[in-house]
Amino acid sequence: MRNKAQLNRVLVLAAVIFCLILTGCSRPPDSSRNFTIEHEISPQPARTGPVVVTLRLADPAARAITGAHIALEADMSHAGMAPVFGEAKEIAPGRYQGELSLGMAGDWVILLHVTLPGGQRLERQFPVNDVRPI
Ligand SMILES: [Cu+2]
Repeated sequence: MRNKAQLNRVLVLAAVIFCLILTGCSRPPDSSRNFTIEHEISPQPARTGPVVVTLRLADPAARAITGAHIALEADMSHAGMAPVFGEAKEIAPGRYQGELSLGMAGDWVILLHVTLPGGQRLERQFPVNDVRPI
């Protein structure tokens, strides 16, 4: 089981590197990199069941971005498991919060699908490793 998870991780990494090589030369300058999205997960360490994702969204001048739409998606690193979806609502200017229900212990990746008020889209992801069983 452990070996299979490691193999999966290596395969994912290889795929990511391959994509970077493919797109590295042709990608136009990406202004979306200048937007910052800070993330926080609670509880800490994360456990199976509902987790709260809190995000802080800022523009290149570090001003809070209000009125964005943020869809949440969580995937496990192994194959054959359906993703989990949620939505982060704005709870204060530039601060967004939503819930995801992580149904299995192990390593997860949380994807953020962000649509800015002007329609521009940002995609970010971050790992949430070693989610503990309840
Ligand atoms: Cu799983």
